[in-house]
Amino acid sequence: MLEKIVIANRGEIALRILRACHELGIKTVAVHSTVDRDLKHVRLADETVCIGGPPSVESYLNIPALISAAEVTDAVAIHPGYGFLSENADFAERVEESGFVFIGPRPETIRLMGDKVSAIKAMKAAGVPCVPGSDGPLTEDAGRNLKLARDIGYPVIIKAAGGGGGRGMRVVHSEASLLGAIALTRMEAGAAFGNDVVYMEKFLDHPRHVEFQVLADTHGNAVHLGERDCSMQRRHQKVIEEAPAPGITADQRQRMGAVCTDACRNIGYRGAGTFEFLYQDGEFYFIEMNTRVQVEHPVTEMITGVDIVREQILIAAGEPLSFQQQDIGFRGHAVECRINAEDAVTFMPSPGTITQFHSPGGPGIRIDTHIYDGYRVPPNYDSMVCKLVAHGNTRARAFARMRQALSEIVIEGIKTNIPLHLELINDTAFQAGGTNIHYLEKKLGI
Ligand code: MV4
Repeated sequence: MLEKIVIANRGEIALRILRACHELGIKTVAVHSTVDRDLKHVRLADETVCIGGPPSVESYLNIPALISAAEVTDAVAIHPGYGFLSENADFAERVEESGFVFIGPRPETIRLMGDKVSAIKAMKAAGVPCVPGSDGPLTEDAGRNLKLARDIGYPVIIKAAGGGGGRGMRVVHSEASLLGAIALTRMEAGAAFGNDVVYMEKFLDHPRHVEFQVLADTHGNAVHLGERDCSMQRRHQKVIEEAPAPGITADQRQRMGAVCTDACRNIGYRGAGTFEFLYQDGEFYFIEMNTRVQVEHPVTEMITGVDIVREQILIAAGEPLSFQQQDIGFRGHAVECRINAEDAVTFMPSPGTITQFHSPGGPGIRIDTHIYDGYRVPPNYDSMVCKLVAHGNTRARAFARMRQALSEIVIEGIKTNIPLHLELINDTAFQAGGTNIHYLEKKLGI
């Protein structure tokens, strides 16, 4: 087993990783910036290393400092969590070249999925259904691009191969604006990602965001843990996620889950991963693959009983998965509210000291958070302070438990988006299930 792991992250996910390590009897090294000395996981870690100043580039994105931290503590592996360096192929490569285990996919896989054109190409070849589109990069041939868009049918969307997560895309509604939109997206992509490759897809105008969780070991075994619906979002920031996705049948789950696990075996995937689909009018269309543990992984854990972070560690240690697909069951429904330190109306970040924190509880409630009374939320990082998760035998019961938990939780001293969550959990269209990716922004009047 891996004896000591460096947790190359902060906040709730660092604490989540620490708990999984200690449960497995693995020692932990917490690395932190100068403003993060008081993080809960730093207090609980076996060893700590200050890796740099408050800006992420000086600390959590500082590759030499992270490698040094692993070296001086005699650690054997590095868990990147989510965000920061978690999907940086160069980091994964440097970790492995330095003789440490990277807890995640092989660097080549991260690179393959980081380029959306190569990701789609690999997935299409592996039998995953994709959005009708250019099947590769757009060329400079105007006539060819016009014909392509006409064949696909307007509206189309131009996306940057180096983008993803909502960065570097432009919708085109008619032929008159196509060539200008391609040129502009290409230019912006070159400046933003250092890669001006762009591609074209049919634009789906009312999709839901449905993603499948997979686990694949280094012995050729792959299982799926079902899907999550992450459609409740604003400006590409997920606000509420749930599992399973409303209206997806056991049959669809089995079929799409098998598509994903077949693809994992086909490309030699390793670790935890997520296949992102747009789901519209009963059809799934692959758009991207995430090669990290995701923020919303707890809803999947709640309905399957599988500890995804533990499995990531065991896979990295070279263990074969201890269960097969037929051992995975789906029980009830889970919903997660991302609680952010921000104004509930303006969405402006609201860092500061938490003067009082009271945790909700009761059956089916899980709270993943690093905050405590007196904790100061620094202004330098993501504003998420807490993930509140509710499980129940039915979706309605999970919602009822979430409603109660949201009314019990107390976070004083900073502003939070708890009022928004209360409004959403009481929203009749959301309660009915199946609202699409535009629902929240429309409701908020954006
Ligand atoms: C799309 C799309 C509609 N049609 N692709 C945005 C994030 C990136 N992961 C892909 N995105 C989209 N791609 C086609 N062909 C709409 C979006 C999209 C979106 C997707 C998932 C979750 C939220 C979203 C919000 C706006 C647009």
